[in-house]
Formats: sequence, C-alpha cells, structure tokens
Amino acid sequence: MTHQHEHSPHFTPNTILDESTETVNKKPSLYNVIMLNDDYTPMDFVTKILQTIFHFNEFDSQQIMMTIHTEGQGHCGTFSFDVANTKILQVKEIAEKEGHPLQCKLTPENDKEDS
Ligand code: TYC
Repeated sequence: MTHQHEHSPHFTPNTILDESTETVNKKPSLYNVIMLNDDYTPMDFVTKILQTIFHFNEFDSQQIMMTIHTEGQGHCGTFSFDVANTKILQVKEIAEKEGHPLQCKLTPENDKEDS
C-alpha cells in the first residue's frame, strides 16, 4: 500500500462494469419456437405453416405436425429473439385470419454455457 492511499478521500466509482450487459465477446441469445397442439386447427393447415413460415419440406412438416398432435407441442426452430417473435406473430396472424386457434410459444435456448 502506498502512503498516498491512506490520505486520499474514499473513492466511489460511478461506473460499475456489469458483464451481463457487455456486448463484446458475447454470442447472441437464441430462442426456441415451440408450436402447441389444439383440438381445432386442421392438420393440413399446420403442415402448410411449417412449410411457409419455418421452411421445412412437406415430409418433415407432416412429421413435426404429427409430433405436436400426439405429444402436445413441438420444436419449430431456434432463432434470434426478433426472428422468433416475428414468426410467432406471423403464425398467429395467418391462423386468426383463417379462424384457427393455432399458437406458438418462445423458450430461451442458450441459458447453457458454451452452446
Ligand atoms: N390436433 C389438431 C387436429 O386434430 C391438429 C394440430 C396439430 C393442431 C398440430 C395444432 O400445432 C398443432 N386437427
């Protein structure tokens, strides 16, 4: 310790580095879009949505649709927050226009370290 330190007024930094808001050296957060089953939306409509909004081919779209139908929900993709939200809104908008209750939800993907 220096002699000067003992006689300096106490120093309170007015800027505290918060690493959780640091943007340098940090990968963007990713979010899963999970599509939910319901009793009313036609299977063909869900399959078409998976093709048009999530860009799965017809075969994969039908498989994912059946997984949602039998298990209650299914993974449609992992995206940035903005892209995930846009897709969820697009699905809701198209479904509502056609009178279907189809809904998706958002879950965070990388709470994991090193993903
Ligand atoms: N369960 C619906 C039916 O029997 C089909 C369906 C599948 C609905 C997937 C929503 O996300 C869904 N017509």
